[in-house]
Amino acid sequence: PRCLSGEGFGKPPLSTHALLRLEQMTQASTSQAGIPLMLMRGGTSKGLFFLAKDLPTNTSQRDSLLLALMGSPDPRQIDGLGGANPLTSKVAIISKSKDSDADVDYLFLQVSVNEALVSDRQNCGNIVAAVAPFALERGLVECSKDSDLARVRIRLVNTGGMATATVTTHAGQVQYEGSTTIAGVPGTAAPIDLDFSGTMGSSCGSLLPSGSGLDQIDGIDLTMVDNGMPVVILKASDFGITGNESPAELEANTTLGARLESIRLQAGHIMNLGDVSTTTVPKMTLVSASNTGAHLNTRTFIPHRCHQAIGVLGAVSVATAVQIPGTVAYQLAGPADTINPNTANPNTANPDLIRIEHPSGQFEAKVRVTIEEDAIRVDRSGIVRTARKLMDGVAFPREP
Ligand code: NQM
Repeated sequence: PRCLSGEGFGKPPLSTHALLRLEQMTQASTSQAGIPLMLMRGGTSKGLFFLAKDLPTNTSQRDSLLLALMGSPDPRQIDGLGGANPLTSKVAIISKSKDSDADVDYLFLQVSVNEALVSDRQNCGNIVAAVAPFALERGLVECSKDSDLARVRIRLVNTGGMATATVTTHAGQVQYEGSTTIAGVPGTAAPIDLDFSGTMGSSCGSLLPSGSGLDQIDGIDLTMVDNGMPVVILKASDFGITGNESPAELEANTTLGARLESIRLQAGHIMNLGDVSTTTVPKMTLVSASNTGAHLNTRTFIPHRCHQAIGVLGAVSVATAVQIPGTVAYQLAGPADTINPNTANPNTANPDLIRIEHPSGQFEAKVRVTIEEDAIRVDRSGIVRTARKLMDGVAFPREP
């Protein structure tokens, strides 16, 4: 792909026809030779992991190839590797970082299931859980034989910000087995600690992009927040639902879907995201009182399908709002150190711990917010996930 323009090779630029032919040849050869990749579970998501050098540098060629590899657009993704759900139609592209404060660069791409769309407009805090294991497996970061922990500093290319991952290793190999459970994934696996920094306002420019913790759109109270993921938080009760409905029930509620989409499109402009009609952000999180001793119960549209759990950075953003007086999340949950006095909290030993209930269990985020006279600062955003290598090999995209 680097020679497509013919520049730098002392040759005249190629004609459009020649360019097209060359593109077709490149695609034909990739479908015959195959593309090296790893299929990995990161948290409650699953995706294809590539070394950047194994993909075309030209964005439209890269995206065509990823659509072909996933089998999109097709509701079943039957001719590709995608799992017919946004949570299993994800891509991570990893390279050694040129920044001295990072080990690797991680570009996340959401491949649409039903449309020929590939979006780089969001992060994915689930897929990021598998980035450090992948980097260690591929030798981008040395896996020392002398330590049972490896620390990998990951630059979040999509939005800026960093994630520092701590991974269990043994004898110079990543250890995937362990005793940590996360809601939404059967069984146990080794924990991967992730600490985010620089995620506050990373997509919207500020933590509360409207300048307030509480706004109204279409007559509904809501909070717009971004601590790594742009999220609109709304009360389920304002839509005549309990917030305990299953994702399938909520997806079937077309009136709810239309009301949320109207709000989302307006919120996009207020959140400095512009026209969000074809983007996957902001996410829409409906909140209600927890049934299981968590701070809040959630149902999250991402943005049109309803999540079976909750996205990681989405949950971190909601947990951040729980800590900010006046937000819809705070109103429902109360201050983190005094709420639910008879259940899981107050947690004076760990006041940063915020528990978010979702359709398949609870998500724990450790978020510390400092509120000063005229500024709000996020001092900590930490989570624990697990990840697993599922397959390492070569994939064959369908012919263009
Ligand atoms: O919020 C789903 C997921 C995600 C994204 C989504 C994510 C995050 O569960 O950081 O993890 O919200 O699209 O993987």
